[in-house]
Amino acid sequence: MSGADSAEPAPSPDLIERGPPGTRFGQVRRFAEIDSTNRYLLDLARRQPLDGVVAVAEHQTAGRGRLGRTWEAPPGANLLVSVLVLPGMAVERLHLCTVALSLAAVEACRASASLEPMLKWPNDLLVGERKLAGILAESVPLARPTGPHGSRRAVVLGIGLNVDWPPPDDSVAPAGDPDEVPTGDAEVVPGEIRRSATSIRRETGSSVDRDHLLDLLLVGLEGRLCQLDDEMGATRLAAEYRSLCATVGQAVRVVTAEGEVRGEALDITPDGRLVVDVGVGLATISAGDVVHVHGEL
Ligand code: BT5
Repeated sequence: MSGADSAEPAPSPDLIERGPPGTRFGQVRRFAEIDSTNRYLLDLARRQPLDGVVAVAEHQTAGRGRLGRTWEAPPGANLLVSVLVLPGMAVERLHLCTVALSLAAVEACRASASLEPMLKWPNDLLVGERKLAGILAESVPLARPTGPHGSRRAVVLGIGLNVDWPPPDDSVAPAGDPDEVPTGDAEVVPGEIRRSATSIRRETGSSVDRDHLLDLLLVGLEGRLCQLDDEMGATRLAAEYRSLCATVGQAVRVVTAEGEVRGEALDITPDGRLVVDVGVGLATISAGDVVHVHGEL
């Protein structure tokens, strides 16, 4: 979990609404266009760490993935949202916030589209091997411990959940130059996304209302974050994550800051870390990029 700096001035929301009743999400700040909802809330967290502010955008001009990667989505197609929370748990356990959002996102897809995504550790929702959503968790230290349980860091949890884009294969322009202007109604989708990504529309043949999806997501996330307040709840959360985690049981290659680990993914620890059997012992990994190898390591 990182927290990149930015000197950009804070843009003003186009609209501020109340979040779903009974949740901490009192303010949903809506933007027609912004560079990145994560970047916006990280800046807010440095100035004014308010638990439960939500930023949602129709379009991001510099949507962020992890490790400097980009998140793609054309205007008005997908759910692009971040929340600012002040969780009370120890810094080493902050990864559980990603677990909470992952589970809330799976449930929102189930309830809105009868879709059953699986989870790829640490931050993806998959349908089959295709990425339906990605989560980016970033955090900044707080000057003074604050929040109901004395948070030490403000956490920004962002998710890009593909609703309408990428479209079904039959409406995609033929392979070739990804920047090629399509003829007729065919949509241009970069080659990498065409191969590796999916959307609710692509999987189910129909769209869902993005505002309804957002409400479901926020209500679910509230419940999941509350679970993190006690030890038993957190343990149950990690167990649920494990049961939906497509990575467990697979041969994996994990690229971490310390190097590459290869082996069989055995388990998810109660604090959300990945346990890999590397042959000569077990490696417990907090952060990394996983490739499901499907065969020889
Ligand atoms: C992620 O990073 O999956 C985290 C994505 C988080 C995006 C949200 S949108 C709201 C909030 N504001 C932000 O600025 N970000 C968050 P990572 O695991 O690094 O995956 C990034 C990679 O996924 C890219 O390099 C592409 O290969 C691929 N990718 C990009 N856009 C995609 C999409 N729409 N669907 C599926 N894959 C995509």
